Amino acid sequence: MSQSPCILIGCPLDSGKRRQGCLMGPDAYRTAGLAQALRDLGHPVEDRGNVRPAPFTAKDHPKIVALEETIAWTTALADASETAMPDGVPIFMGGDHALSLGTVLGAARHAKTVDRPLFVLWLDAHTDFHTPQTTDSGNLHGTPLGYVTGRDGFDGFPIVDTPVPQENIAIIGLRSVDAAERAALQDTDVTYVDMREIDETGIAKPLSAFLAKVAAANGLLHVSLDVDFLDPSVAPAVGTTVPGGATVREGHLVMEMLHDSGLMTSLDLVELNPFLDERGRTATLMVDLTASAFGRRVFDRPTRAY
Ligand code: 6HN
Ligand code: MN
Ligand code: MN
Ligand code: MN
Repeated sequence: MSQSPCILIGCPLDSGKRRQGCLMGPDAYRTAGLAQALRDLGHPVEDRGNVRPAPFTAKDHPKIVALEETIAWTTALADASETAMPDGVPIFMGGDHALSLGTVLGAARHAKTVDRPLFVLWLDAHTDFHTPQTTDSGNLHGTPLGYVTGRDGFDGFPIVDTPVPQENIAIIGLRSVDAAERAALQDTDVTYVDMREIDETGIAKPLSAFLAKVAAANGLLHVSLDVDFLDPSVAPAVGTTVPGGATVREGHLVMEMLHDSGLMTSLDLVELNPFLDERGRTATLMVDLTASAFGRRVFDRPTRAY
């Protein structure tokens, strides 16, 4: 069986929060051997280099960090995402999570073109469901799910003509949710799975249920993997560490199940801050997780009668 082409797209966006360093992410993924890992699995790989933001003029805002820059990135990344999707599975090498304002918008535009519904799997300690009005931190990396679901308050951003329906979104890995996000989210049809639920039921159950929904609707599936989904003891290179996260095996299981489902049509790798890494271990883990999502496995699954 021929393997789907992987399109690597560097997104050195660092404007979604104050702490700098995510701009080095794309080169860390390249250095950690992402392209070769995917080629070893039989996938054709094309590295399209790095996206640049559209031209912008920065202004000072009392609350929001780097608003104009993030709008400029959203414009450029939505175009890059929409353009890449017909050619293969784009892998957006971040960059902080504000890049998903653009990549999901582009995926939604592409989904509309091919007349299929878009689903989004958000693997994150956080819900990222704020709007520029509700955020306390002023950091726009906490807003992409608010934006793509069509919440109000994103003045100046590209219009979201086809918002992602709430029932098409699952957030898995939660353990740090702001009060305003919790209040807003509880009124929605978004599926949210916190770490307690993962502890009690295992991560496979809610994921299988979500993937079954995507398959039944013949949907496209955008996956957004935030480094802080993982426990900081195994993935320290992120500015927003929260203890009690997913284990290495939970991460791989999610990615292996995504591969087996054959459903994933685009992937964000976000929030890697190489400045905070320890001898490249977080970048390497993210590359290994991506490899699992594209077919790496120890053995084919044996059929066993226990
Ligand atoms: N991320 N809810 C916090 C805020 O500042 O709005 C944290 C956001 C984290 C963002 O996970 O990409
Ligand atoms: Mn995030
Ligand atoms: Mn996060
Ligand atoms: Mn494959």
